Amino acid sequence: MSKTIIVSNRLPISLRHRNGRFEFKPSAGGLATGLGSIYKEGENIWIGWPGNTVDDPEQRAEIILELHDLKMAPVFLSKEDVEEFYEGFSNETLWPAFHYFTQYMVYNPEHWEAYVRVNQKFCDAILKKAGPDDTIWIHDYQLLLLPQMLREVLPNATIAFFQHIPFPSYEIIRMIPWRKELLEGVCGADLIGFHTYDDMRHFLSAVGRITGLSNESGYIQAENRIINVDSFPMGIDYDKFAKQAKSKKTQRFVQEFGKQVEDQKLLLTIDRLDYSKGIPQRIQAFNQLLEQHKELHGKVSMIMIVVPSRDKVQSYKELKEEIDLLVGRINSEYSTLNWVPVHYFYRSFPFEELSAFYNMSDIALVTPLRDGMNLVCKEFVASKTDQTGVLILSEMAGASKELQDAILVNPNDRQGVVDAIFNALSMPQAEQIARISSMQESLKKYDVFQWVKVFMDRLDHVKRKQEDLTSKDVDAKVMNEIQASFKKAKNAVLFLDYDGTLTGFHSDPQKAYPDEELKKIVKELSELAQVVVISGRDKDTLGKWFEGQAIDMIAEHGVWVKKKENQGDWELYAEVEDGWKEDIRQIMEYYVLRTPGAFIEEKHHSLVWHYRKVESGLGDLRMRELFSHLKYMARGYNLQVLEGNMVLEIKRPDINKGRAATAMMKGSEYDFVLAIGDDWTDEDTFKAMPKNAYSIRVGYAYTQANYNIKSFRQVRQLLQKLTS
Ligand code: GDG
Repeated sequence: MSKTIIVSNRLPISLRHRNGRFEFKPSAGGLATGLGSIYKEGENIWIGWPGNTVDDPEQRAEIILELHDLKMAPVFLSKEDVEEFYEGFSNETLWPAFHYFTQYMVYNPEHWEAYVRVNQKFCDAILKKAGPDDTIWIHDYQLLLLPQMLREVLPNATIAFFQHIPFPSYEIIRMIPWRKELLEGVCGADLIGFHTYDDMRHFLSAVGRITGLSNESGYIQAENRIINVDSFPMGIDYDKFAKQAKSKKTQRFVQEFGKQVEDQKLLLTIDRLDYSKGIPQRIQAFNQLLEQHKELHGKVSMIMIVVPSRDKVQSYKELKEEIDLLVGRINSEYSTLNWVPVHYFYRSFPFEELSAFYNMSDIALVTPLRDGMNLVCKEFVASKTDQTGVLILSEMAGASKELQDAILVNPNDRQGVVDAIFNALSMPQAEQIARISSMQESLKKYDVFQWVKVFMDRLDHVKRKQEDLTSKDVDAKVMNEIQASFKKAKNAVLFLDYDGTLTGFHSDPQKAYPDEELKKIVKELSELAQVVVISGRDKDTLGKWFEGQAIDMIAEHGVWVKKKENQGDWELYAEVEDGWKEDIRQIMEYYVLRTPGAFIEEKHHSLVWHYRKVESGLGDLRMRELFSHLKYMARGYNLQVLEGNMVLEIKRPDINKGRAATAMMKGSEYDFVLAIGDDWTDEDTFKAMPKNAYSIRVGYAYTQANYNIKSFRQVRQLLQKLTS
């Protein structure tokens, strides 16, 4: 039976060395809870680093056994791995890049090598456990290369990836020297999830620009499969927080802490130590509030919990010093004998106490400069048992997309944050209740279990969609069948599209000429069957490229034909009236002038606007504009505007490859018909084929053809097989 393997850099436990022995401390984090519903079931398992280095083989063996009982398997990392892969590449290159802190980015090739090496270690550890049909769900930015590493060994496995931190704009990603490898690595997955729509669109754009893989409606078209990219905002274990806040234990803490702060209004901030969380900026905003509103002195204080994290990384050390300094300054300036403005804790608290802080605070001030999601704000809302309280939330946190009833602030606008705190302090209770209740409703509904369910359902959906598309795959069996049928045939015909079918694309269309291998294939085929190259290309190019070959050619989608018996002469296959061209050309030229890299190609029956060489993004934008411009004119002239692969073509609708193919077959009796093509213009050919024909579309798009094939390389393989 197939199983599910969860993979993350850290296992949901911490391994501690105490008195010569190892101890495991379970993690109570949101992810561990949410995924508990998966990895604890059946044969499922969680693979990751236990969070400490262990070199002794005996100790390792002991740990493996103990973790086995907890349904976990360790990946052991050396001290060097931790320094270079985790603290280095993950936290000094990817983390700052993905949070837009480019000033902290380190470009160290040794760190990169360690990143590749450790991803491979994870891959090896997974391969020891994984079967070919298992589902593998990989988490986060430390393991971006892993999906593709696994895909190479387990081509049919179900692989999903979720990124917990933001995915930045292409402008940032392009700065990383290893950007292509990283994106190709993630694209080994079948489903790629982010917290927000913005993250997902940044990812799609970076993949398009850097790897050249295009996408439509969240589906990336890879060479041999489709990959779905979507947003899945992560929730919390709502009930756990709501219940804990009501519990006796927490309420005892609420009373105890409450006595110490008396009737002061409390502002709560909780973060891991990280520059992305905007901690110094927040202290400065609080300082400004106290400067501007003397009446609040002695009446408001801030509880600031900073959880130690990554303190070996230089930028984190500096951040800690900066926070210490700012807190020292504000407290020394404003404190009185019975009031301290900032209660600062550089440590973590047990869950019951954390819950008490959430429950008793009047305002949560969650103002990261960037945050993938941010769970603290959600936990605060869930812990407000009487629905009073105010959440001030940064627009830069993924959570702000969902929690629209918070007071949303730009964390860089200090006065805006000051005003938000001031307004929160005076917000009427009825309004507080209305806002908190509405956010609670939504958090209850989209909790972490729902998040896991929606993600897993989507993964199922993608796999089914892939199966639909590959059910028509030209595999070894189909190839043999086509070959056998071809061998038996007395009169065979092959309709072969050119670009994308017999050869790959080239940024300069004139450079996509047939290579020696292709010429040989065509020659050998033409000795066995009638070969028709059927293309949108102009007749002169096609004629030149296949000069001397005993084949038929259909050019310009069926305007021209050259039969092999009429060596050298092209016949007009369709009468074309071209009085419309001048007007349309003028418009196209206007768009060429505005779009560096674009050009017009004139064919006998059509005009084509090419944008393959235009800056990516701009080309699409201009093409859309031109499309809507031409649509109206086309109607008047009874023309058709069609979108192709980096081209926009305007032509007469009754001229198409299907019509030409039908005319070509007229009067002959074929016992084998094969048509291969890669885009919408070939769909007309497929439609025109007799019932018993083999029709094959290159790539995995929906098609009228009976089969799909991976790429032009596989097309060549198939054709070579026919001649062997
Ligand atoms: C990454 C992304 C994304 C904090 N202090 C204590 C404590 N915590 C717990 C909180 C919360 C968690 O730590 C912090 O989660 P965040 O989401 O706020 O931040 P990151 O750790 O940076 O997480 C983030 C997240 O992944 C999930 O996808 O939201 O954007 O950066 O759960 O409760 N827990 C205890 N004591 C503390 O003192 N027990």
